[in-house]
Amino acid sequence: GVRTYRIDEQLLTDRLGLPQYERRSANAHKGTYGHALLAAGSRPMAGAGLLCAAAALRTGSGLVTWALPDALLAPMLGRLPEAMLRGMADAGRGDWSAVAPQSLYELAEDKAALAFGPGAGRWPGDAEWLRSVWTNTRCPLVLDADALNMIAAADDFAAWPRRTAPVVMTPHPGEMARLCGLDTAAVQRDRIRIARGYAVRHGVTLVLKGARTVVACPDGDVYINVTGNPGMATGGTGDVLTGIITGLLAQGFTATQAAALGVYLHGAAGDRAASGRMYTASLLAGDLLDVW
Ligand code: NPW
Ligand code: AMP
Ligand code: MG
Repeated sequence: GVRTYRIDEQLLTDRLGLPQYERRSANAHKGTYGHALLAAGSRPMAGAGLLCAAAALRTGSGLVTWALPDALLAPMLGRLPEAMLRGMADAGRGDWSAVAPQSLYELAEDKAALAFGPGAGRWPGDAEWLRSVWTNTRCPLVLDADALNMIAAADDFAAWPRRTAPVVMTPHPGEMARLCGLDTAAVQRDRIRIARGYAVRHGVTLVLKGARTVVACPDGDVYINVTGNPGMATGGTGDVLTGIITGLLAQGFTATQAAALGVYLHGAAGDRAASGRMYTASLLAGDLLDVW
């Protein structure tokens, strides 16, 4: 039956894959832990892509490729030496508006997981562009930030083909409100029901962020996270979460595990980082990566 679970130690151990995450086989090599592809960032928001790619690395993906508009390649070179950078032909714009969707889905062909959205920006025709990526990729897909705004603007999202590989969507309450045509307050009044309804209706794993993040699965099961703190109400923490969930998917965790274990670890990193600071208010998104 449909259930609501609190993400606690027992659940993390029994179902959410924490023991597998904690234990690395002695014979492991980087190919064991998957290749994550993060398509993120544009000229004014390169940092969102940087945080997202760094988080996938910190989570333990064997390899990480960060795809970004060509104009950002030179300024970002050397900022994250562990990631492979892939500049996408962008007609010099520094954003995704001139990037061909084929160039992204061809790049995704040999990857274990793909994320799109953090700092991606918006442009005319972006919903059709995203539909093309959604339809032509075979790996697990994480959609966040501007990718969610594109879906909210699509007039036919319910008619997009069902994917075989899972989709994880990670809206904050403002993005969830856009997806549902509600206002933020209405989303916040009824978080569990709204998240579950959307997940079941669209066959996706829906992560509704904010204090006590709700993870709703396509089968209607719901997981509630209790880690995290208001210091995390600062720019870039959501971009870090996208990298974490994508990094877990790349390592072979299921969508439910990647989302529920991911929000738990993200909040736990936020708690650990906050406890090492003068004030909760001092927390930066990058601190989550430093304590991991
Ligand atoms: P309100 O006002 O309450 O109705 P936006 P964004 C709501 C990138 N970034 N509880 C709230 O709405 C992102 O990746 C880049 C309740 C709020 O005003 C995106 O691509 C960074 N409400 C892009 O910027 C660092 C909540 O949502 C509104 C809520 C825009 O994303 C920053 C804001 O949402 C950022 O990550 C909560 N817990 N949380 C970089 N360094 O490059 C949110 N809301 O308008 O979607 O803007 O989230 O900043
Ligand atoms: P975003 O708005 O996309 O940057 O995402 C913000 C991230 O910080 C999400 O993972 C939220 O769950 C987390 N967060 C923000 N505010 C709080 C809070 N008051 N308590 C716990 N987590 C929070
Ligand atoms: Mg965000």
